[in-house]
Amino acid sequence: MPEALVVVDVQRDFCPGGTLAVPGGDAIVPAVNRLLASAHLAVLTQDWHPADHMSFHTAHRGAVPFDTIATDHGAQTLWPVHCVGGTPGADFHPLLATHHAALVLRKGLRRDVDSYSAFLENDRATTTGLDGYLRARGIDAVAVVGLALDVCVSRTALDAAALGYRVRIVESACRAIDRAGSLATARAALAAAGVVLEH
Ligand code: VGL
Ligand code: ZN
Repeated sequence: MPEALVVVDVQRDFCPGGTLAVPGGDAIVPAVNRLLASAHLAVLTQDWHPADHMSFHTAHRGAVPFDTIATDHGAQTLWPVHCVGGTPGADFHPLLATHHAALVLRKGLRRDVDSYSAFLENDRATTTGLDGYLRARGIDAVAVVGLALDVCVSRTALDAAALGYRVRIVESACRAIDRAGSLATARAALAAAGVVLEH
């Protein structure tokens, strides 16, 4: 039964005014804080990239944001420069109640691989260690919230389900980027994986 709360990427760059702003991204902070205050165990993730990260359009000559490129581990969307480790854009939203969290997990540090999921990098082979941490803490269920619902939140929830956790997403504590139908695609994949979508 013990459930962990995984709060994904509630950072300045994903909020209005940031470089990869998710519409309404800052509006989830009160709901996320309520969940944090009552969580059995809370983990915060932080997207945390080097300045020359391969997911940035600026790392590819002639590319523009939201282009897709092929890599040796599959297709990769190119994003505006965001969440460069150690810069203000990578900071948590200033009102996020970070003091409730036992663990802050940074992801996306390796230049040549992106990491949407809090569990597995986008090469689908490199673990972040979160599964081991949660198992060692006796966790068998996770609630996932944060930004963005159609990218890092959904990828984290899908990996958690594949790893055998019972998984729910609290949608009122999420917002999506939703480009080119990405939210509908994510919802279908989540439903197929047995992830519960709650309001
Ligand atoms: C995310 C795009 C690039 C996210 C992170 O947190 O959803 N999206 N990096
Ligand atoms: Zn990123």
